[in-house]
Amino acid sequence: MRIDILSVLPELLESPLNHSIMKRAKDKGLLEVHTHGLRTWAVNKYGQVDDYQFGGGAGMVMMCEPLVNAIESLSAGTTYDEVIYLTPDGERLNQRIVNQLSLKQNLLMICGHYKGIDDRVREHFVTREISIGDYVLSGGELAAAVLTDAIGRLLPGVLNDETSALFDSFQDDLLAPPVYTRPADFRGWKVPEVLLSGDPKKVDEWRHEQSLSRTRTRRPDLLDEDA
Ligand code: 6GU
Repeated sequence: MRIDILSVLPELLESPLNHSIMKRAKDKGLLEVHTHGLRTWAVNKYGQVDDYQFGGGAGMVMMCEPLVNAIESLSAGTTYDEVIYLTPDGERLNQRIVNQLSLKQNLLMICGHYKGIDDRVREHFVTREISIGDYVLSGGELAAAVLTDAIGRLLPGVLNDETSALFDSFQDDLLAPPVYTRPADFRGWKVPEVLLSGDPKKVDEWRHEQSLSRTRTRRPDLLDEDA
């Protein structure tokens, strides 16, 4: 998969996408992430990419011209399956959307800043708008990093044990069960007996019950709606 990310602050994307599992995905050639500084397409030599909003009011708006030139120039080399605008008023991200996007070949992500981008870009170029939750970040970069990480780890071959993503919280609309490692007794706090039983069927049953009860108490909303 190839992901292009358009941003006024591409530096913000460096660290989160270059360690651990994302690094492994790139090293294995399973994921290519290209970040692009929007000022490359600035309207003047001062690097301008934003301007005051029509109608008045505080806050700048990202201009059409740099964004459209960037999108068109990147689209000349790559056919994007989706042009995603990261924005707090987008569709709220969940595992179902991540799964869907992980099946695509090429994604372009646009990170907003200030008051957001000129709405004409959304109307004419953006195919999908995504928010990572009901709170406001100072820009779309961290959201793009979150989305890229969530997608990247699902690509076949990225995780060591390929089945492990299947048991993530949310993959079946249930939270993950508790996990333990050695020692079996730490300060008298004991690991549940069943996990030491060596009976895989009992272990599976116990994990499923734990998943259900955790979901019921922590996230009952997951059980009664198809979010
Ligand atoms: Cl995608 N962008 C910004 N700026 N804030 C957010 C967000 C995105 N998702 C949640 N909050």
